[in-house]
Amino acid sequence: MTRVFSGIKPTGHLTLGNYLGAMRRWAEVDQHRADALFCVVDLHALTVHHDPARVRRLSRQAATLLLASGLDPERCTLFVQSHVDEHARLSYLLECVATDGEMRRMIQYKEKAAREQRRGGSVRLSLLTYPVLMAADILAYRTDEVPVGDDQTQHVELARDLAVRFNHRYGHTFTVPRATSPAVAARVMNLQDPASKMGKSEDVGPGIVYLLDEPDVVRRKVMRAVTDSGREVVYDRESRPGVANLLEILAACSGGNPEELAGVYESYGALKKDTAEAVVEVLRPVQQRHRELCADPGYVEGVLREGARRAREIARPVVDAAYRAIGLLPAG
Ligand code: AQP
Repeated sequence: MTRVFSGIKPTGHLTLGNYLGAMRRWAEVDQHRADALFCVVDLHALTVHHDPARVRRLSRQAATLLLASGLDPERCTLFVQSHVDEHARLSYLLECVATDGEMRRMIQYKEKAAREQRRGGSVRLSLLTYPVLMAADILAYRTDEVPVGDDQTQHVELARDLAVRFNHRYGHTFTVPRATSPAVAARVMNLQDPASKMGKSEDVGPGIVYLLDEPDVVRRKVMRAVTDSGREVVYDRESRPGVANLLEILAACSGGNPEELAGVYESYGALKKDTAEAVVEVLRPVQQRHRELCADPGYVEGVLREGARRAREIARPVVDAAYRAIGLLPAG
C-alpha cells in the first residue's frame, strides 16, 4: 500500500493556504487511499524565534484543527513530531549525508533568514538544517508520497536526493519519496500582497484568512483583497495576480476551474462577494467540529498518544537499519 506522510508547523494560526494546499486533500483523499501519517512538526517551530507557551498552544490547536478538517484516527495516524525520537535520531545521520551548499541553496532558508534578520533576531543554525529534519520526517516512514503545497516541493526534492545518496553509499535503506501538489490552490497568495504566499507566520495579517476567523472577518478580508486597476475579470497569474488568486480560491472552494470562472464574472466586486461566501461555507463545518473537539481535550490527547505509538512502531526499525548501514555499532 502506498505510504503517505505530511506535516504542519505550529508557527502560527493555520490559514486557508494550509487548508486548500494541504489539509483538505489529506482528509478527503489521502487518508482513504493510502497508509497515511500526518504530523504536527513542532521541532520545526523552534527554528525561528518562538515563545514556548505559544508553540505548545499552537501544537494542540493544529492537531485539533487537523481532526476538525476531517482526519479520522481510524483511517490515518496523527501525531506530534517531538513524541517520536526517531525524527531527531535520523536527522543527525542525514546531516552527515547532506552538504552545506545544498542547505544554503534552499529558497525558504534564504527568505526566512532574511525575515529573522529584518525582525532584529539572529538566524538559528536549525533554520539552515531544517530541510534535513524534514527529510528525516519523510524517510523514517519509507514514505512514497508527500502531499504538500508548492512552497515545500524543493524540500521534498532534497529528501529524494538524500535518500538516493544514502542508499547508494550505504545500501538500500530508504524509499525515494515524491511530492504531490493539488491541481488548484497549490500556492494561495496573501490577499494584501499577491506576490507573497499566504503564510501563517507572515506579518500582513489582513491579507491572511485564518481557519478560525469568524465569517464576518473572512468577508471583510476577502472584500478588501488587493486586485488591480483593470475592470475585466481575467485569469492571468502574471499580470493580474490578485484576481488570479481570488479565482483560484473560489475554484478550490466551489470545485470549479479558475479560467472558466473568470468568464462568469463581470466585476471584481461580484467575484469577491462569491469568493468570500465560498470560503465561509468551506470553513463552517471545520469551525463547528473544532468547537466540539475543544470541549473534549482528552480525546485529542488520546489520539496523539496512540498516533505516536503507531508512528514509533514504523519508524524505529527503519532508523535502526540506517544506524547499522552507516557504520554505527549496535547497542547490543
Ligand atoms: N499559501 C499556501 N498555499 C498552499 N499551500 C500552503 N501551505 C502552506 N502555505 C500554503 C502548505 O501547508 C502545509 C503545511 O505548511 P507548513 O506548516 O509546513 O508551513 P509552510 O509551508 O512553511 O507554510 P506557512 O503556513 O507559511 O508557515 P510559515 O509561515 O511558518 O512558514 C505544507 O504542505 C505547505 O506546502
